Amino acid sequence: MKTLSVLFFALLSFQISRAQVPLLNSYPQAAATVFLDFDGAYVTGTSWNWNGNITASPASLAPSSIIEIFNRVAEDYSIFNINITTDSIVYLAAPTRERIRIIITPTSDWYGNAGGVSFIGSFTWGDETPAWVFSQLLSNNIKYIAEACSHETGHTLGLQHQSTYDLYCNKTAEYSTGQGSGEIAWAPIMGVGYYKNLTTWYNGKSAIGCNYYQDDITKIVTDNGFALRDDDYGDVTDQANAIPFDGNSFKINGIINSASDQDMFKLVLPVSLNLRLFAIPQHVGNANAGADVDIKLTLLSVMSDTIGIYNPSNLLNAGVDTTLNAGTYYLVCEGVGNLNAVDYGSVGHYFLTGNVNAPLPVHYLKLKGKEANNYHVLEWKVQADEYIKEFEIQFSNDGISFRKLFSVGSRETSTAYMPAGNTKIFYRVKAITLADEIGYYSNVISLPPGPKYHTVRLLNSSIKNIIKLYSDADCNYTLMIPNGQVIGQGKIQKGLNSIVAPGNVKGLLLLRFVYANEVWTEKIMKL
Ligand SMILES: [Ca+2]
Ligand SMILES: [Ca+2]
Ligand SMILES: [Ca+2]
Ligand SMILES: [Zn+2]
Repeated sequence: MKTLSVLFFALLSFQISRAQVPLLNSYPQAAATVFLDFDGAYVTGTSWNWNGNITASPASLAPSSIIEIFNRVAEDYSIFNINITTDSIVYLAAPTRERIRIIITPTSDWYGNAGGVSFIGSFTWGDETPAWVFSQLLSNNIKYIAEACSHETGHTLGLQHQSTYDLYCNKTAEYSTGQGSGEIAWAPIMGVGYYKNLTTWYNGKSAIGCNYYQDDITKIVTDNGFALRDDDYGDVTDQANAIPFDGNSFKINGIINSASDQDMFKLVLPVSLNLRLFAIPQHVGNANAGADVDIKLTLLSVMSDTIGIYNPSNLLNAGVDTTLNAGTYYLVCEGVGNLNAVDYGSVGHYFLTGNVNAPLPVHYLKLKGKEANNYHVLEWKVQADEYIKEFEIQFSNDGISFRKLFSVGSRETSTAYMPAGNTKIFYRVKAITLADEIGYYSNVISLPPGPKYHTVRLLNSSIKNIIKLYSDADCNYTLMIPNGQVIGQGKIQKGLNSIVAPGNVKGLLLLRFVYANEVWTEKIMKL
């Protein structure tokens, strides 16, 4: 009877508000089902009802928030043969011992102060016992709610917390906090995932004890009667899938199914071509927010020799930009660990997009720079198939908008510039080919501000009559009052100098120096 009343209300609530919740399914072919229930629920006759029936209010989240929460949770469960759904009809059609309802609700006063709560192993109980995520106690934060949904679902699938212990087996944290910052910051889903981007399954010391390791993925599968999804692409060159080109570009969706999974692709180039390829993990926002897999790409020759490994250390995505001769190549996509995370849980969806194009006439233009004798010395290396007309040296103060500084001839591979100003300067070199006058840019470098403040050194910044200074070089000076009116000018020489200020002015004075193409100003207080 009690189970029936839950079913009745679920159907009733479908009529009231099901239409307001986006109906989403991550893997509809799976029988096992996790229902993220956002539109409120009436719970009776379950192990939660020690104080009577519970009327849980709807989460009142925007559809876009619900979609993001769903996508985050779906990605955490992407390797399992399980469907994450927001659709009550799909949940009610699932086998009763292979389903769980996660109620996302602001109604928490019946329980107390927790982000969520669940019974361990309740996924298979078959008695409609739900689990809870308390959205208001999580400040209605989308990331927090999603992490709590994955975490509470993990409990219902039999998982304990991932905990940390010291050398003497004293528990130092019930909820492992993980480590790191930025895109690759990591924490276990069964620890506390709120503050780290990369939250994954883990094989670590559980809350039960220092010597009790919990292999999250294996335990989920063995406790609940559903399996891992099948691998989508072969692991070895014999099983490689040909990259499916549409014109000169391609798009591939895949999944890294396990720590040992390698998805192998075959690339056949009829002529020499430039390959540009991006491998991006499934994510929900900037900086790969919500991703679960750190991707490494490896390019192999037809003989399986490694040509290149692409795995930026502080990013989850990876990219290739290289020119290859005609021939057959293999591309391996896999999940890896990083500074913060181990390989174990680096699994999930990825997208490979790329294209092949005729190689650029300029295929290498690398700029280096250094400071020497008050100059910025710039040196570059170039490889080009076409004749280069000239190099244009460009500078920028912000590293974004560049302007021409000067041009040098096509045979030059270095130049020098005496910098002015007191901020660092960004440089790049533009190679202009004779044939098509198209510009190709080097990398951007930055060098520190010019050494001008060392050229003239004031020995006293507050004076009665005489300004004393030391100069590295002969230069011109102008003495002014703050409105720009000139009250003295002349030359100073290399070495120690004295400048006499007019006796009738007092207060702030400006002393401007001109040396070569530099102008700078010092402030002096005349007492
Ligand atoms: Ca995650
Ligand atoms: Ca795979
Ligand atoms: Ca594979
Ligand atoms: Zn927990």
